[in-house]
Amino acid sequence: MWCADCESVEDYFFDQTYFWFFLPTTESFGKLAAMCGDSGLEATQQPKNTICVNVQNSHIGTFLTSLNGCLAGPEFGKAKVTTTQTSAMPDIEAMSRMTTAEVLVRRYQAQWIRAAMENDSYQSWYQPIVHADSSQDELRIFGHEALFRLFDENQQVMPPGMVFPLAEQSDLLYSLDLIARRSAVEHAARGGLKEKIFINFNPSSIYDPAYCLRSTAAAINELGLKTENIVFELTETHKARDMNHLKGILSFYRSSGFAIALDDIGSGWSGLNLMAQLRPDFVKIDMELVQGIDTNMFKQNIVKHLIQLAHDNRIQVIAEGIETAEEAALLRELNADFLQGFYFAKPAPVTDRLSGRQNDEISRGVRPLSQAAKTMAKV
Ligand SMILES: [Ca+2]
Repeated sequence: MWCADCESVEDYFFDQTYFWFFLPTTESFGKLAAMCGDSGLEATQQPKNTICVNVQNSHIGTFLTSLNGCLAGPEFGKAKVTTTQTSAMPDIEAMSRMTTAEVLVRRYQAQWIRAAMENDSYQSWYQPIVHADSSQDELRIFGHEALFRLFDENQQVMPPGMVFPLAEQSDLLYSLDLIARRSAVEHAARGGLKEKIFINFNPSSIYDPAYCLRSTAAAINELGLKTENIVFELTETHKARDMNHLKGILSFYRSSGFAIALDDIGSGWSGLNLMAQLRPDFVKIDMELVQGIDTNMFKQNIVKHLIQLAHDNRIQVIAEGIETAEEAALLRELNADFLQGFYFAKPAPVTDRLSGRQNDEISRGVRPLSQAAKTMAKV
């Protein structure tokens, strides 16, 4: 078994692409047919509100923009579409790639994400997390949060705040999250990082923890990192609707010997509920609460109680997003255990500290995703 969603990124666009639309209503069928007529596109009507449109590669961008304008909100999300390279009816393989018009358009917009993933145009950068009780002159590093960076064709870093939302809208989140987790592990090994490594993951990118997370766990072992040094950081937990799913993921990590952190605690009241139910090893206080805390009594009160509540439950607290000496001093006063932020260090790539031979071993340990999927199928 291998998980098609994590490990394959299908191609929908060819030199000549035949788009097969399955429209939800006769009305939407009429709109799309009229749009094709107006644009002079070769379109053929098929039974049951189905239409096949042939578009040359150079016109796909314009076509999808028109499509975006032609189908209104719910229709856009409900119209089904797949593509083929010839005018022959879609076969089983093409039908298995069926998606919605909305996802297809987002996927086109997200082609640069796909290109970067396929060309290995990415890195993990690391931001140190320091012991709160170490002095500014002699900071002791507790761990590093791995932050994923994708590069465009000019080797410029893509805005991180844009990459994951666009990946989610274009149905690439499963693949991207998997690559980001593997990259976090790989670059930590290459940089010879000895402290804890905090790896972000979005629970909605996991269908089946035992399967979807196994390749990350395997990579950690293959690269010789210590399981007790790995902390998985749950992000976007406010979106988590299914508590059993979340608990399943956590129990997989725990049974494999990893620690758990809850990210962005305090960004919504749901965080407290999650803290009680999931009993993580660490919580990270949302940077919204940290920024300007030294001059805001309301924030101080919330954070003070959050830290107290965490400590009562034997959970350690990391305050992130610290930018000034005053914020750092106040969080030390409130008994945060660890601190992170630009005030201490910005995220940065790790330089390879290993010998050529050790690096070669790591390269052999990190199998390409396609091979990882096939190898795992035999396990
Ligand atoms: Ca994080």
